[in-house]
Amino acid sequence: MSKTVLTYGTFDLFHVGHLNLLERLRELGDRLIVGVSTDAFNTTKGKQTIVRFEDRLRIVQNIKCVDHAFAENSWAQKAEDIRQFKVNVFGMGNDWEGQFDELKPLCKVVYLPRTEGISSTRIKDALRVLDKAHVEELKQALGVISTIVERFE
Ligand code: C2G
Repeated sequence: MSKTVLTYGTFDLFHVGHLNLLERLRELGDRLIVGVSTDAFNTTKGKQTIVRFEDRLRIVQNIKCVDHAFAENSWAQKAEDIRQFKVNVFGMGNDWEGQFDELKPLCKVVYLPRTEGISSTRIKDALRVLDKAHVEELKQALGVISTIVERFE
């Protein structure tokens, strides 16, 4: 009897924290299916993403331990998905601890430890810092160039 594991996520700027979770969830059964949050759903979550839904879905679909990826359009679809895909285990990272316990009558619900030190938000913040530093650097270079040009005028 094959055991199906289900999870959901935004998976923006896919990173090793996402991969660790998916691989550990896959170990709990024989197949792993993943609901990827659409851009519209992320708006309702108040989440700004860098990578558009179509690309996030394609990346998750092509992760070796993922058997099927589909669109997550709402908070409310989980119970229906569990029935439709005959899910045995629903799992999330433990930043969601207790948030989906209402699904316990439908299947086993597990929350696994998050991978510390990595998140899409941290990656975005790092990129933003680079962005700012880059602008400062460009300003300084421009200053030097202007000084040189003045000498030749
Ligand atoms: N995660 C993790 N370790 C990290 C970052 C994320 O284990 N360092 C886990 C999260 O706990 C989550 C999954 O990776 O289970 C996806 O994380 P997000 O893409 O941030 O998903 P989220 O926005 O939490 O959406 O209906 C559920 C929502 O769609 C979950």
